[in-house]
This record gives sequence, structure tokens and C-alpha cells, in this order.
Amino acid sequence: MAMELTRDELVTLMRNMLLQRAVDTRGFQLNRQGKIGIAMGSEGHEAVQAGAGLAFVRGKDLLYPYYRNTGIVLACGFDLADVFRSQFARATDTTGGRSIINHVTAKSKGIASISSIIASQCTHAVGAAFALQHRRETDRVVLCTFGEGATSEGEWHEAVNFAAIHRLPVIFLCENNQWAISTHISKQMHNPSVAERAEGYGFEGIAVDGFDPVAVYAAVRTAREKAVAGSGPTLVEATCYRFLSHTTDDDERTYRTREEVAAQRANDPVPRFEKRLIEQGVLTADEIETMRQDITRIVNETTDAVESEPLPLPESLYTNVYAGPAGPWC
Ligand SMILES: Cc1ncc(C[n+]2csc(CCOP(=O)(O)OP(=O)(O)O)c2C)c(N)n1
Repeated sequence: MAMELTRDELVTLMRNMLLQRAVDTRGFQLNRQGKIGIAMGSEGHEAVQAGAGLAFVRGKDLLYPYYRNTGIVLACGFDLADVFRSQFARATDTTGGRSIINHVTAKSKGIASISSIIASQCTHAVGAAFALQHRRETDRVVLCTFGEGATSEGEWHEAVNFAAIHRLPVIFLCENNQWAISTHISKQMHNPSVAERAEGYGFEGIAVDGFDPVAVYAAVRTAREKAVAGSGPTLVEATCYRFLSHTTDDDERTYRTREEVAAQRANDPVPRFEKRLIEQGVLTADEIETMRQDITRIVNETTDAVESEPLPLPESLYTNVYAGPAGPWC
């Protein structure tokens, strides 16, 4: 799918991909240092998330993300410090340090609260799209993301069916990394195409190379134009890979061969996009290296600054849990 991007947009994609990777690496380091309870990386999803984030219209669109979406929330305007506040569970976190890490939210930026319950965000997303349609806010769309494992959930099917019936302005973006923890896609669905599932509900499904941020951008942007025109939902399947373990709590070596991971690594979207931009004369290797060092510095400074912020106070334990001032034992 051909779509011209400006130099600034290409640089934005590159910068976001490098930032995602730096944040992922830091999360795994902080976990191994015993400083955060768990980390869930999106390494291998950078191109999907940078591309989709660029197609998201800030100040208008709504994002219903899932837990492997640090990259996309950053690409949609989420604050880097807030990612670390979530990881360190600080009082300043967007959920007051209450949620599992990376389960962030930013109402002012149109980023809905993340739930660990697989596919639960899909029904919420179509509800939001239904509200936009009802209010005739026709220049706004909802972007709903999930893994391929989520498409086995009843809630996913209920959501896409409802969106199809009402021709809702929603884009379903499947980040197909081929593994749902230790369950391979071949054990998840007989027809390995997620995109083809859309046809059963009567709307369009598109399959794209999820290692190519420009292809993802083009697919999501086209789906957005369609939604704004009142032509309903699109399912975009972006095939990528999860290079790291599902989270720091499992060991991917116990369920995947080294050969499979090495074959995927050969296509790593980050160096692949770097090479493309250098070949196209968009950036030089030195400029990319400077960008990487700049990001490392920012990530280091943000990590240190947020680590020194306060933890939630014990007496705030029941805040936002029960109505009124009384705790549960009173
Ligand atoms: C309803 C529900 N069932 C099971 C789980 C446990 N669980 C957490 S993550 C996960 C895998 C989901 O895989 P996928 O949707 O492909 O996304 P990925 O993590 O690969 O990005 C499962 C089964 C859950 N959180 N919610």
C-alpha cells in the first residue's frame, strides 16, 4: 500500500521505535534489579505501534489499548514519565500506583484505562464508538488493539459483531505476534488469518507486515478515513513477533525453539527501518546514533527522577475503592 510520508513523519516513526525499545529494555533491567514487580515488553511490536500511533489523531480519537502497548500509548502522546510512574507504582502514577505496571490511562489524551482481562477492551471500545456515532461526532474514531489470542475470546466476537451491525467508527488492530504466552497461533485457530475473520461479520479485514511501520500507518490511516466517512469498522491484522518472554514472569525458551526466534530476529523491525531510512537518505547512520543516545539519556534521567518520587501512603489504600471517607472495616 503506497502512502507518502513527510521526512518529519518518518523521523517520528524512527524515534518512537527507538524509544519503545529503550523503555522495554529498561523495564526488564529494573525487574532484574528487583526494583519493579514485573515487566512486559513490546520488543518486536515497535513498527505496529509506531505506525498505528502516527495514524491516531490526537485530541480527537480514542485509544482502547492492551497491556503490551507502551509503544502505542507513547506514540499517541502519553507522557514518558507516566510510563515509569506506572512501573515503579508511585503515588503519582495515573492510577495512583494501584494497577499492574503498564496499565496506564490518560483521559485527557483519549487513552482508556487498560485491563488485563483479555478482550475486555474490545467491548468497551465499541461502546465508545457507539457513543461517538450517537452524538454525531463524525470526525472521531476509536482504535482498539489486542493480540491474536484475544480473538479466541467471546467478548472479541461480540464486539466485532456489534460494530459491524451498527457500522461503528472503530478500527480493530490485531498485533499478531503468533504467541499467546506459551500457546502458539496454530493451537489458537485453524485458519491462521485473523484478517479473514472480518469477512464472517461482513466487513473488511486487511493483513499487513507488522515489521513495516509505514505499511501499518497506511492501513490504519485508510481504515480511519473509512470510519470517518461512515463506512464502519475495519480489522487490521499486523503480523509481528514477540522477541522477549510474555513478561518477566515466564521463560520463552521453554516453549519456543532458538531457530524460530533467530529467524524472526533476522527481520527485526528496528534495524530494518534504520537501514531503510539510511538508504532513502532520510537520516544518516550518525543521526540515528545521536537519536539513540539522546533517547538513552532521556530514559535514564526519567528513570532516576521517577524512582525518587513517593510511593502511595498506606492510609490511601482504600481511596477510590469504596465510596465515602470510611474504610471497609468501619
Ligand atoms: C480472559 C483472560 N483469560 C486469560 C488471561 C491470561 N492471559 C494473560 S495474557 C494472555 C495471552 C494473550 O495473548 P495475546 O492476546 O495473543 O496477546 P500478547 O500477550 O501475545 O500480546 C493470557 C492468556 C487473561 N488475562 N484474561
